[in-house]
Amino acid sequence: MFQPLVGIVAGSDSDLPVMKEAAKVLDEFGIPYEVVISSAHRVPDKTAGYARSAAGRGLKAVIAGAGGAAHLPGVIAAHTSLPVIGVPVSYGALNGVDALYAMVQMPPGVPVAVVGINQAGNAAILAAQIIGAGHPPVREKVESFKAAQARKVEAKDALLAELGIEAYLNRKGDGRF
Ligand code: RP5
Repeated sequence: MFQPLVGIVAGSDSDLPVMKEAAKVLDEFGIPYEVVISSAHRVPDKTAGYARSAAGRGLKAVIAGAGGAAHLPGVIAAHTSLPVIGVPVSYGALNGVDALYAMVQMPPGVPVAVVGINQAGNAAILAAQIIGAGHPPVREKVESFKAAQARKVEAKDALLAELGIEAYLNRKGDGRF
């Protein structure tokens, strides 16, 4: 078992279907992680304890996803010096806009990096970039990922140039962007 470098924290098990994408991306980068459920509101002491122990246990970044009045990443950031990345999860009447605002509007001095609503994969890429800044093997994996992504776009652009827009959109095969 590898030492986890990233903590993925879900405010509820109902957030796990969104947060599993972060785990999938970290798997692709070969970055060990742990996944826990901890709510800023329902188990505040557990959440604070997790955040306080995170750096000492070797974590390098925390990804925290929650919906509604999503204070989870902010509370974690209040208790750790590690970078915290918030994932606003769509939930309830406001579909994640409430969570986005709750996460991004942190007071000066306690920043949380926030990705788009349900964009747990982007949170994992950002965590990999943070870790990669001081860890060349991870940085090289991030660079390979970005290069592969660029090649896919270039291939699509070349196909568009070859077929024209109508044939491109009507073709059978690998679909659109
Ligand atoms: C938030 O409330 C959780 O992060 C979740 O997104 C939402 C609903 O939680 P459950 O009632 O499904 O546990 O705190």
